[in-house]
Amino acid sequence: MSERTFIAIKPDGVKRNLVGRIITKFEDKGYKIIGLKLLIPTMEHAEKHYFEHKGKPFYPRLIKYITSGPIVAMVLEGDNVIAESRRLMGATKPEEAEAGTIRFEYAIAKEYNIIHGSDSPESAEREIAIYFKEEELCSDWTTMLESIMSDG
Ligand code: IDP
Ligand code: MG
Repeated sequence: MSERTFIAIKPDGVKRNLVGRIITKFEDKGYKIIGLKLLIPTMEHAEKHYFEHKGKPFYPRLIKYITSGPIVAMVLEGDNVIAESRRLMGATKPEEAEAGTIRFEYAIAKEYNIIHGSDSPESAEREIAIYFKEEELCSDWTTMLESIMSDG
């Protein structure tokens, strides 16, 4: 079933010039990009985004980290994109991430793990609304993969 998810390349990913390489992985897999922008998250973005972690010991550092520079915010659309993009990202702790995943390849610590992806349809909807207005999303186009699939 086609779903939408919110992905963000975090400030460490942007500062390490990994934007192109990370976006390529999602494009190669065939997901459709329907929202894309660079922004420095405000405190309001950060607190809304990570409200579930409020009160945890790492929360203040997490807020400082996510507001420390630009992120690349993206909305992707595709079948099972929520779970599959989490798989492509790899586990939160880079040492537990499977070989070939984004976090295995690039992340060095669980605090600075390069990328965020929604973990459920509910969080996807909530997170997309934090960073994008509906009119900023552009899903009215056809990817090559979609045209190939509709041929058969
Ligand atoms: P996720 O990003 O894989 O969904 P979450 O558990 O939702 O992982 O944590 C959100 C973010 O908070 C992580 O990506 C990481 O940046 C940070 N974080 C999570 N656990 C820890 C921790 O134990 N210490 C420091 N930072 C953490
Ligand atoms: Mg999470």
